Formats: sequence, C-alpha cells, structure tokens
Amino acid sequence: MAKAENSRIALPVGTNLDRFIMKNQEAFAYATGELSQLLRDLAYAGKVVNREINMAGLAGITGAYGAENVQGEEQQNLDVAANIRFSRALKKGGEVVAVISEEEEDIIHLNPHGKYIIAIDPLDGSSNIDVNVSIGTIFSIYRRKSEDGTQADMQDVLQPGNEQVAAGYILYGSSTMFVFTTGAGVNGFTYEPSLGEYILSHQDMTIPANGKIYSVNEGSYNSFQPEVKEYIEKCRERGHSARYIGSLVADFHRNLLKGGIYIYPATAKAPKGKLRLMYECNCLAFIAEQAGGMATDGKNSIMDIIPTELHQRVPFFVGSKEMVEEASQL
Ligand code: AHM
Ligand code: MG
Repeated sequence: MAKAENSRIALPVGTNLDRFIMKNQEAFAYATGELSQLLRDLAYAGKVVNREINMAGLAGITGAYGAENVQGEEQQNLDVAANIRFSRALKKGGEVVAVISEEEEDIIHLNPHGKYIIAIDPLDGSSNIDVNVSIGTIFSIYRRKSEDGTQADMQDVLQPGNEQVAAGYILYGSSTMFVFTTGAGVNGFTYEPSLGEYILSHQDMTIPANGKIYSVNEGSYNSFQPEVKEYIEKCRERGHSARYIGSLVADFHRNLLKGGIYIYPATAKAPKGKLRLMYECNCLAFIAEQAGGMATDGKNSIMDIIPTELHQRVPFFVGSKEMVEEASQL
C-alpha cells in the first residue's frame, strides 16, 4: 500500500470537489494547502480539456498532429493540446517543482520552491479521439526528495509508486468524471457542465473482490506468454465477458465499478508491455489498491518497482484482487 497521509472524512454525495478537498485538507498530515491547490489545478485543467474534447469534431482539432512523441507514437492534436493545458495549469499554480509527461522527452522544470512532482499522461487512449470513444487523463503526485530551491533531479522523478501521495484520473466518457485518492480511499466526482462543477457521485469506491470481465487485446493472443494464455483460457471456460475498449481509463473504470481484470502483457510487438510505469500504471495501481483491488506486472506489485527510466514500460495486470492474484500466480 502507498502511504496514507490523511484520514478519511465522509462527506455526502452531492458535495462539490472544492468543498471535499477543503474539508479533507483539515485531516492531512502535512496540511499546508498546496496539495489541495494542486488537485484543484488538475481538476480545472481537466474542465478545459473536457470542453475541447466535446467540441473536437466541430473545431477541427481531431486527427494527427503530424509529429511523434518520445515513444515513437503519432501524436494527435488533442494530445498536444491537453499536454499544454495541464502544463500551464501546473506552472501557474506554483506547487510543482517538475512534471514528467508521456508527451515530453525530458523533465519539465517548474518552480524550484515547489514541493511536488507530477507524472502525467495528459490524454490517454488517443487513438479513440476521432471516433468519439472515451479517453482519459492519468496523473500521479509525489513529494520532492531534493532540497527546496533547487531543480528537481532524477531521484525526484523516478520514485516508486508506493511513494505517491495522491493519484487520479479524469475520464472523458458519457459523463466526465474526476476520480482520485490521497491514500485514504477513492472518491469519484461527476462533472456537471451547467454548473461547471465536479460533484461527489461515487463515494468511497471499492472494487468487487472478484468479477466476470476480462479486458485484454486478444488480437495479440498468439504472442502472449503461456501463463497469460492459461489465464485467458480460464476466463473463457468460466464464461466471463471479454470487454476491451482500448482506452485504459475507460476499461479500468468499468472494471472498478463492476469487477474485472485488465491485462496488457508482454507481446511480440511490445516485449516489455506497452503501458508506461510512471504515467499510467502506478496511478491506476494506487487507485486499485485503495479501492481494495490489486496491480502487478504479472508477478510482483507494480508499486514496488523501482523505476530506472522516465518512459519505462511494464506488463500490467490490474483490477479485482482475486483475479489479479490468480493471474499473477500462474
Ligand atoms: P496511448 O498512451 O498511446 O494512448 O496508449 C495507451 C493505450 C491504452 O489506453 C490502451 O489500453 C492501450 O493503449 C491499447 O493498446 P492496444 O491498441 O495495443 O490494445
Ligand atoms: Mg497513455
């Protein structure tokens, strides 16, 4: 489990995000208000990105940007726009010393007096943008290790997942949701566009210990390792439903609510897995564990992995505890 820095304050459904954050700030071990402000900055940038996604088809901002990101993947216009929105919000806020982003090759240095490090995938699942399928933003927050007043260094940005102080995602789906944890459970807020507010709709979320959904790109089945094939066979024998959107946040969110497992194993095309430890896996592992679920690389806990590079990839197994446990023991 990652570090719990606050105790839980139960607030009723209908509470808006700002009030929820403010009330919970009182219970933080390090209550200076900066982490609260940071969460609000991220939530705000999410509103701006949400507006752009909603209008993308009209505003002519779908499609490819014409460049590749550091992973050699084609960037979409909205990938680039979202990266700019989040970077700007974090720069203005002043709480952050450095950001690492799936869309940027190197560390982005911000306020040398900032206490926090952000790892972010500004817009995940971008191949789904043009076809109106759910996409998401994924972020992790760490406390800096280096001295105040200096630039962040590699030990700041390459912290294992169990050092996260908060993590969350924004799901741009049939409704937009902000789901986050500060180490004291998981809460989900639904965006109410006419009010411009995120409202607490999913209180203290827990993932069922077992489920009937498995989410994996079975098109790559032939190149999966024998133990992954064996687990998928078991799912098929049990008559589980195969559900795979190809948009991690959406697949994860569905399984969080209904119970299930998401797997992105090593494949011939992606021998170390496709998903990125720092921008995608650690965050969702923290949320899964806080909701009573589990996340591994097929053997060991995701959050115990000591990262060695910014854009490191790992195989990813996440979701209902009993399912991930079984899949990781084969
Ligand atoms: P991206 O960060 O380039 O958008 O890629 C990550 C996405 C995940 O959202 C999704 O689960 C996965 O890639 C789908 O990959 P594939 O099409 O290989 O199944
Ligand atoms: Mg991504």
